Parts: sequence; structure tokens; C-alpha cells
Amino acid sequence: SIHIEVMDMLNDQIQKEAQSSTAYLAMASWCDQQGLENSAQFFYAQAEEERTHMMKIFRFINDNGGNAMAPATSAVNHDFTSLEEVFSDALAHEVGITKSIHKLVAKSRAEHDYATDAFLQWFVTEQMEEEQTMRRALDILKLGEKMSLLQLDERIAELNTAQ
Ligand code: OFO
Repeated sequence: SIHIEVMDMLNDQIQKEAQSSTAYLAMASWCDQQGLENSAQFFYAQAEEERTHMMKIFRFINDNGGNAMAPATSAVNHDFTSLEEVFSDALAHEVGITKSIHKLVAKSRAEHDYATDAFLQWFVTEQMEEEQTMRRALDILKLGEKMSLLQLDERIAELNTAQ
């Protein structure tokens, strides 16, 4: 079964995934209100995806004799000044989540909890992809001086088809 301290960290990770889902929902709302439909769609989908990450960990704990804890989330930012700010906050957020997953992998290995280590490898790959996607979005937004905001939002549609 799961090492007890590893399980505590997995429960913390459940909370972080839930917090990510809430943060992305707030970003979706901001984009939606600005009429940036593709960006809104992107963040609505991200919010759903974070919930599936949360549930993956939740089920893993309970399926392996542990005790998964339903997470509490705290207030998130709803005020953004630009689409670039939204995506750079999202990238910073993902970088933090990647660090957290890597700490969990290191702890699992230190405690010889190789089942959790194997389970977490999916998240290691997923985090790499999520960071890449956010960086791609920022690359698109750097074209901003040459394009209008709505044209940039059109380009965000590329991320939705890639998802
Ligand atoms: Fe769950 O990957 Fe983003 O935060």
C-alpha cells in the first residue's frame, strides 16, 4: 500500500489540482467576458482537465487502501489586464505544479513506494505537455504588436484542436 507520508503529499496534490481547476475556470470567465471565445474554450477545457487529474489521484489513493480527502479550494484571481497576463499566470502555475509532481516522485522513490512512482510518471509527461502548450500560447501572443487581439484569439484555436 501507499507510504503514509507519500499519501499525505498525494492528498496535497489533489488540493492543488482542484485549485488549478478553479484558477482556470476564473481565467475562462475573464476570456469569455472579453469575447475571446477560443481562449475561453481553452480554459474551460483546462478546468475540466484539472478535475480529471484530481480524480485520477483521488481514485489511486482509495483503490490502494488509502484515504483520499475531498479538497477545499481558496479564492483565485479573476482580474486580469491582458490575455498575455492570463497565459503567463497559467504557465507560472504549471511550472509550480510540475515542481510539486517532481517532489512527489522523489519522495516515492526515497520511501521505496515504487507503485506510486509508476503511477506518477503519467503526470510527469502530462506536466511537460502542459508547460509546452502554455509556452506555445505565449509565443502566439508575442505576435501581439502585429496583430489585433481578436486575430490573436483566432490563433489560440490551434491549441484547442491540439488538445
Ligand atoms: Fe494538473 O496539470 Fe495543470 O495544473
